[in-house]
Amino acid sequence: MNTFIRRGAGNLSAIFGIGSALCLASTAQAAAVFVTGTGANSTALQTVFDQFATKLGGTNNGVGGSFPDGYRRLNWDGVPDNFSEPNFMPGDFFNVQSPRGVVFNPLLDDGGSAYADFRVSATAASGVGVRFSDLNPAYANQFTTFSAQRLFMPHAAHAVLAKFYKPGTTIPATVSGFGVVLVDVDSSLDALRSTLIAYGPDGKQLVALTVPALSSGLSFVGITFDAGERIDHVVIRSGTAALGGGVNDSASVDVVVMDDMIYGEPQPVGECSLLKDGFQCPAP
Ligand SMILES: [Ca+2]
Ligand SMILES: [Ca+2]
Repeated sequence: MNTFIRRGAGNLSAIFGIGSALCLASTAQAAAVFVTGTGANSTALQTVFDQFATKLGGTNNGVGGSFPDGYRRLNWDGVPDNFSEPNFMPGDFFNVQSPRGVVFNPLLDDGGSAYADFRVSATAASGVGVRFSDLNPAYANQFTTFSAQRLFMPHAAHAVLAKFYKPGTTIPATVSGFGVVLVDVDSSLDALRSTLIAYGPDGKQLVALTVPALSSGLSFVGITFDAGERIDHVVIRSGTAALGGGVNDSASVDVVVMDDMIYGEPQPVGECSLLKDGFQCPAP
């Protein structure tokens, strides 16, 4: 396993190497802390994932409610069969059916249909192919899991925008950090690379982080900050193509899927927040 934690500071606008990863940072207030790593399996990646969880506050707040600190986690494994392959999951599943304060929209639509829903892979018990092998038999061997058995990907797209809300409401919220596990990242170079980009409440990009590659393995990228910056939404670019029957890794294509996501407790923007240091209300 490779694990890196690095602080970015100042007005960065440069590409700099971090081990096997390349990080592109451009921000006016970047006091970003990056946590990245790779592992051949879930055991090998667990340490880096846990390091990031600790930075977010160390407590999983589960489903519903609102809390002054801690984090939320998605592993997709509890999504029921009627929202999993061959069915689709709505983008607001984790703010309506299982309220954890995040709503997804697909980006980088590959089919021109602009679907607004998502794929969650099937379990073995369902009789549908596991790890998206119902879409392409090669995927069963290509993809592994961080948390068995389900994986995540947009429908007919290869990037996703995640926007935060006070869990179970439509009140916009921000988070202190966001991390995601990606599966079978083959390249961290140039146009093939996968990325995690965080945006602030003013809509400006805070920082962008390239996902380290490990073919057939697991990669983790996490972004948080050491000076109180807040993330309004993130964009995850997972590979270069949507899943499909004829879509396979090649010199010009990297098929990547996602597993666990973890993010700081969403704190509402338009009302007083339950931040751990006390109530924080918006300026009048
Ligand atoms: Ca999972
Ligand atoms: Ca791949």
